[in-house]
Amino acid sequence: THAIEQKNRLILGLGQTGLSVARYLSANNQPFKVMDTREQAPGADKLAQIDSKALIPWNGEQMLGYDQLVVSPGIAVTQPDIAKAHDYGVEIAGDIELFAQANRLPVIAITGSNGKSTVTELVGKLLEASGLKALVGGNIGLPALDLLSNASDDAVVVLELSSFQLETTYSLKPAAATILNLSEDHLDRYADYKAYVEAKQRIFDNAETIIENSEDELTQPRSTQAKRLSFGFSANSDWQVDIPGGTLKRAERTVLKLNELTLQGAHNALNVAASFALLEAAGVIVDEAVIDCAKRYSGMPHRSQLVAVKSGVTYINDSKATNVGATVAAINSFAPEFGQRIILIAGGDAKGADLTSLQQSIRDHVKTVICFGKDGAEIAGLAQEKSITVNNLQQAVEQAVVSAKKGDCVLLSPACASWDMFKNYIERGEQFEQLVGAL
Ligand code: UMA
Ligand code: ADP
Repeated sequence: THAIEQKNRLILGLGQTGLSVARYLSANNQPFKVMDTREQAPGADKLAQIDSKALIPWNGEQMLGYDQLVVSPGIAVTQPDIAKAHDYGVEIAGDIELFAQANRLPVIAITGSNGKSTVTELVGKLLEASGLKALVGGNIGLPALDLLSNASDDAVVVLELSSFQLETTYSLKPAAATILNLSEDHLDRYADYKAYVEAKQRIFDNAETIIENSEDELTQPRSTQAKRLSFGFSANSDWQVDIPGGTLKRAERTVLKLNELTLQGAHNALNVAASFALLEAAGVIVDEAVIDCAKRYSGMPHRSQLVAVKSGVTYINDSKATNVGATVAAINSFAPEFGQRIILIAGGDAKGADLTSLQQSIRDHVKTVICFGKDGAEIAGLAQEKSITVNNLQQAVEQAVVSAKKGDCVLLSPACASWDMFKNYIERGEQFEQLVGAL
């Protein structure tokens, strides 16, 4: 790795990210302090083992005394204390920026509104299948700086990057970078959709090759010197998902048949196409071993996963669908099998999104919508005649059992964040699985 610049740093936020930054700075003998707005910062105990005096109370005035604020993704850089420090001349950086400055390995960088984790994990597995070593991290859950300790010459880094992480990143030079798709998300943190899209577009700054979605103009860079590869449904895509033909193709050549994939749904076929494109861009040959690995890949928990079939009713856990785009993709992917027989369980915190883009899929493919949580009533309002509003997930499952007939599909795909009622989407998905398991 490159040597770290000497600076007096203040870490803002003591979650996973803040803790990883503290570990990294401490390992490199750099001075630092940490502030967090929370009464009980999750990383406090572990930080105390590194430096018992590092955590200090949140104080905007004191922020002015540092060279650099290392801001966690969960804190907005528009937060008044941070904005003031920035105006005053204090540098703002995120953990990905520190990673980029230290890293020497090739990086494959992945963002988008949906499919990030799936593609990130899959690209890691495909790299390993091709004989390379993959270091997988970022927004997927393992902070990027924690990857540095495992760096070896033959490794490729695969980073899932959120819009928040990209906002505080300046010097990342990915060998390959993609925005998989764009739809409304995180509007509670952005002035408008345009600002969210702009944060995502930062992934293309300094990228060597850009992988774009042929059908989604916002995923394409406005101007760039970089090489470009595309994926999509249309025949002009470099990596094409040919739905009528049932194949995935590279320049007219069939790479695999879609029914050979373990992953389900057209959106997942696109994820596979994007993953192959990322490998190609990074100079990795998509050979038989890689293609076989893609066929076998079965996806991550809480993403359109089959929970059980009980009394002829199929139960699907898609708790990770935390925005409208993900839920539309899930409904559309199960529609061919279940037609008008989907019972959708949705609701939670919509994060300020416009939910009307859910309306068409609900009208076309959903039999009953069972709504709960903070913005549940708004979802019910999209199709009042087939909606039922309940108080919590347990009641939602109970209601689903009452509504469901043999051959139906009960789909938990909330289109919302879980934070109003759960710790995270994992807790929500696990509770759903338990409730279904107990039926
Ligand atoms: N918080 C405070 N005060 C603080 C700091 C944080 O209230 O001083 C709150 C934030 O508002 C947020 C929560 O604490 O709700 C966590 O924030 P954090 O920045 O400490 O989060 P980390 O534990 O460091 O986890 C972050 C990512 N979280 C966020 O961006 C909110 C994780 O992505 C990521 O896996 C991890 O870094 C490692 O890189 C999670 C996520 O939800 C999965 N990401 C969003 C998404 O995917 O939609 C962007
Ligand atoms: P992210 O990391 O971007 O949240 P995940 O791979 O975890 O993405 O998937 C999140 C949700 O989005 C899941 O509910 C999944 O079914 C759905 N999804 C996955 N890939 C896509 C895609 N390409 N387009 C739309 N929705 C998708």
